[in-house]
Amino acid sequence: MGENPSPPSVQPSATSADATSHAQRLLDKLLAAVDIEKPVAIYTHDHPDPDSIASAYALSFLLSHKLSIDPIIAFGGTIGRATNRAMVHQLGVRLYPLAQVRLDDYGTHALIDTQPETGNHSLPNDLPLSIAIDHHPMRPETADVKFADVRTDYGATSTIMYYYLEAAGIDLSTRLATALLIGIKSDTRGLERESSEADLHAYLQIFPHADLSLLARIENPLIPRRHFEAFHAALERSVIHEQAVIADLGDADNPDLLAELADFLAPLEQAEYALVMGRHKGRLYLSLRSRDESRDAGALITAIVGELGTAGGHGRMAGAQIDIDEDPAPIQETVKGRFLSELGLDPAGVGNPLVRDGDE
Ligand SMILES: [Mn+2]
Repeated sequence: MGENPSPPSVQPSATSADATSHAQRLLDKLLAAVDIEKPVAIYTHDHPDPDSIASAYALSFLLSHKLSIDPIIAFGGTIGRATNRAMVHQLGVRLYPLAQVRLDDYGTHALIDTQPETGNHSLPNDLPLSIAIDHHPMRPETADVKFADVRTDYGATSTIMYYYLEAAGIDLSTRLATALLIGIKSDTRGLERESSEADLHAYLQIFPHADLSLLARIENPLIPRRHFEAFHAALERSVIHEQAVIADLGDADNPDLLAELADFLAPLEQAEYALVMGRHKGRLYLSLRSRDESRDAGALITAIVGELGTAGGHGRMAGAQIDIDEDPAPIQETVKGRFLSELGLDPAGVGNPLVRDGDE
């Protein structure tokens, strides 16, 4: 990997023919990267989303079937979003909190839907990685992974995993099919955004194997009252600056709430951009949504966060995290000012409240 990573593709372009030949060519190398003499650990990114949960589950399924091993799946952070919790519980995916995993006990460490040193997982930087499979932009450190498969022209890592399962001749179980369908749907917003022909083809192949009533229960979970309370408070503090809306969740129960609020704000009529900030366990989290097709949300949030923290994302959705030791207010002001500047607005602008008083 040189100095110039390929630009993030707003419209992933992988075809199902590419996907099939990639998987057939790489399957044996992927399996060869596993040390079957020792336990195997698969890691999602922190606060795992449906794509990372589904693709970790798929990798575990693939390795169990082909190598007769029983990998564990571990995650950092929390599983906060109601639909993600429902996914784990309803599908019975066993996920271990990273803090409970003794890394030394494992001979194979596999990262999925993320890469080394992205800042969105909690593994030590010196952990020797055997496998990394991802669809986010390639990181230079990923070159050191024994088996790295990073393909940015796919809408979901779940899609990449589907083609490995197909190449391995494995029949999808109902649960795995349901998981993969949710993984692809959520990363591509129902195949409407950032999806390639390879994603669509995988989706159509998986669909007949999935349990649609189970899928509906996962996608429409019950929401705890405290989420509404947190949203209420954040909406009252939200401000519109021309084509952008900025919200502050304050201290969030879990970082996934930011993504949920950002999704909720994204369709706001006059705002092409929604930026949500919130704090959780000594970190400031950012979640960005964009309807501006001319600008990559991942690149935008990277420009905003700069040296302060780590950032990443796709064309229309992106996130970032910044460690904070003291008063977070100045950092939040800096982030807000940079965001407004990037949009060509006054960095010190005060904007207008999103929610007007009843007597206005
Ligand atoms: Mn993903």
